[in-house]
Amino acid sequence: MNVNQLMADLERRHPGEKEYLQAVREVLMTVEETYNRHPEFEANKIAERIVEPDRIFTFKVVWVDDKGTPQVNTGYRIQFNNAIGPYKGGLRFHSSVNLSILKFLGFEQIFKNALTTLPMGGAKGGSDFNPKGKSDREIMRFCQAFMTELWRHIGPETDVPAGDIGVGGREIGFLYGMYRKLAQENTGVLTGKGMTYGGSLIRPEATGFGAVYFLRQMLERAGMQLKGQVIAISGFGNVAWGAATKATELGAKVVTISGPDGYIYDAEGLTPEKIAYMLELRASNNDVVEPFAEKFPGAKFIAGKKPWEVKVDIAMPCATQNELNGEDAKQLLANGVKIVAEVSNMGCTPEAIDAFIAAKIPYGPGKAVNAGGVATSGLEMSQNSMKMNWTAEEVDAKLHQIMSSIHHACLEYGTEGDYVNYMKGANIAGFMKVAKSMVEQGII
Ligand code: 2IT
Repeated sequence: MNVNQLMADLERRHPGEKEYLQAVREVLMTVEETYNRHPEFEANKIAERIVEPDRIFTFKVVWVDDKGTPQVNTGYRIQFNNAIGPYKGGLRFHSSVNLSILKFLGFEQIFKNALTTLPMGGAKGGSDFNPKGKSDREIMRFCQAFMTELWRHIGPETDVPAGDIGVGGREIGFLYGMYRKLAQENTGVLTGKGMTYGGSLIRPEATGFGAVYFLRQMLERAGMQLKGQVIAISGFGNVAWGAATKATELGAKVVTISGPDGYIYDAEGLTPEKIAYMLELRASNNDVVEPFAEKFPGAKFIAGKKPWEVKVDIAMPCATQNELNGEDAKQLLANGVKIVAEVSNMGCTPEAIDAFIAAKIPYGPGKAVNAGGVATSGLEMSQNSMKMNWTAEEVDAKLHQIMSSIHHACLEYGTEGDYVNYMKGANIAGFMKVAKSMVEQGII
C-alpha cells in the first residue's frame, strides 16, 4: 500500500469530505508499515476495500412540528463493513450531520468494534435534525418518521443501531417503538433500550465508565494513579456524565465541563449533586452550560471558550470531533498535562495528536478509550439473544475485562521503547482483526 497514492485517489473521488478523509488518513498512516509486511493484504487490496462503505442509505424524513408545519430533514445509514459481525453503530441527530461526518464515524466504528473482542461490524447513521428547543412530541414524531424509512434496512443479525450525540434513552424508546410496530417482532434491534423493554444495566454509564477504566490503566502503565488527579472534561452529555461520575467516585477532581456556549470552571471539583444537575441541563434541550454557574456560585462560566486553557493533569475531551486542536494541545502541554484520554470520536485534530506524541505524553484515541459504550451495546445484544438479563455487577465485570483487553492490545501493537503509542496500537490491533477476516472470507 502507498498511503499518499491511495489518499490522492480517495480525495479525487470524495472531494470535500474532510472528516472522512482525515479519519482514513490517520488509520492508513499508522498501519502502513505492518500492512506492507503482509503480502496477502496487498494481494487482496484490503486497504482499497476497507475505506469504501459497503452501502449508504439516504432518505427524506418528513415530520410535523407543534405548530402543524411540515418539516424536512435528511436521514442516513452507512453500513460500512460487516466482515466480523452485523453492522453496529450509533445514530447522531445534530445540525452538523452530513455524509463526511457519518462516514468518518462509520469508518472509526469498524476498528473500535473489532477492539471490543465482540462480533460487531461498523456502521453509523443519523440526521441533520436539530433537537435543540424541540418538544418531546416533536422528538417523538421525528423519531417515528425516521424509523418508517430505516426499519427495512436493519435487523438483529444485519444492522443494530444505537445512540450517539442527540440520541439518548428517550429517542431510542421512540425509535424502537416504531421499529417494533413496523417489523412486528421484538428481537431488540436497537441498543441503549430502556430497562422495561430489553435494555442492559450499565449501558447508559458504559462509555464514560469504560473510558475511566481505560484511563486508570494508562495511568498505571505510566506509574501514576487516578486518585487526586485534576481533570478537564469537555461536553455535558451522557458521555461526559459517565466519565465525571466514575472519575469523581475514584477520587479524581473534575474541574470543567463545557457546552457550545462556553465552559464551566469549578475549582472545588464536581460532586454527585453537580453531576446530576448536568443531566438536568442536558434534558432541557437548550444546549447551554451557563446556568450551572448561576446554580453553583463557586463555579465560573467562561463564554465562548474551551476548557483546554485550564491547568490540569488529565484532559478528557467528551464532546465532539476536532474539539481539541494543535493550539489547545500546546496550551495543555505548557500547563503540564500528563495524560490525554480522548473520549469523543476523533476529538483531537492531527496537529494535537502529533504534539502529544512528540512530547511523549500518553494519548489514548477515542476508538480505544470510548469503546466501552459499543462493547456494552454488544452485551445488550447478547442478553437479548439469550432472553435473559445480567446484573449490573456482571455487566460491569465484563466491561472491565473488555477495557483491559483493549489496553493490552494497544500495548502489544503500540509499545515504542518506554513510550506507548496508543493511537498506533489501537489502529493496528483493530485493523489486523478485520483485515485477516476479510482475507479469509475471500474477495466479496
Ligand atoms: O460512537 C459510538 O461508539 C457510539 N455512539 C455507540 C455505538 C453503539 O452501537 O452503542
